[in-house]
Amino acid sequence: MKLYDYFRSSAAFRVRIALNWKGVAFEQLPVDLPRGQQLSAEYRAVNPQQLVPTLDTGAGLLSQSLAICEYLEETIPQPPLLPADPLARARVRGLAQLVACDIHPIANLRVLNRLRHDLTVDEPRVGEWIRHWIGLGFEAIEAQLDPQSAFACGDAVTLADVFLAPQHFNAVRFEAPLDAYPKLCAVVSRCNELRAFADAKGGMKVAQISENQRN
Ligand SMILES: N[C@@H](CCC(=O)N[C@@H](CS)C(=O)NCC(=O)O)C(=O)O
Repeated sequence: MKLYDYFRSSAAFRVRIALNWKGVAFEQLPVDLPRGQQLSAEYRAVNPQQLVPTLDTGAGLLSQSLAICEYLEETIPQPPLLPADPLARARVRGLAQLVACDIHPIANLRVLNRLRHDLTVDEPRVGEWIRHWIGLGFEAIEAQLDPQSAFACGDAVTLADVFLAPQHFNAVRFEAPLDAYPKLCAVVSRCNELRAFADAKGGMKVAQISENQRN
């Protein structure tokens, strides 16, 4: 498989974790977001939304990280990323969607650039915007985590963790305060000890991130 990817994209990071978890070898095709490569006609033909990730499965192109992860789960069921019980599955999806639908999109590059360039919001207030929405989402996640569980939904890794760890990475990148979310941080540090998560980070160095924080 081939993944249209950007190393600092948290949506692509989710898919890299899921591919690693399922043991799928994949080739990374970098799309340079800060340079606007996602806006090229060439990439629009791949992904009409002009966002990463896109997964080229060999049988067809897939966009949207949650749909891609669910596709991987359906085609490669082992090791699982969804529990068997329908109630637990819905809870996992609920947490994944909380990240994917309600936290991440509001601080996406194109949203931030609209704030910066079209609405002339200054950089400190852009930072405040990002941290506000991360805080609101993390508060809701923290309230749903069971301190007795190793991971976000029980003692096995699920899609909830696959979505949470990259969002936590973003929170660190944007210097969001995390002290109020001890359960969330404990879950993410357990995830980060796992090979599938650590390898998916793919050379994202904290120093590099704060240097390029505005991208
Ligand atoms: N809902 C999409 C979000 C994809 C997305 O927003 N990707 C970001 C990177 S994390 C992107 O490509 N941004 C480019 C831009 O904003 O121009 C998914 O989950 O795949």
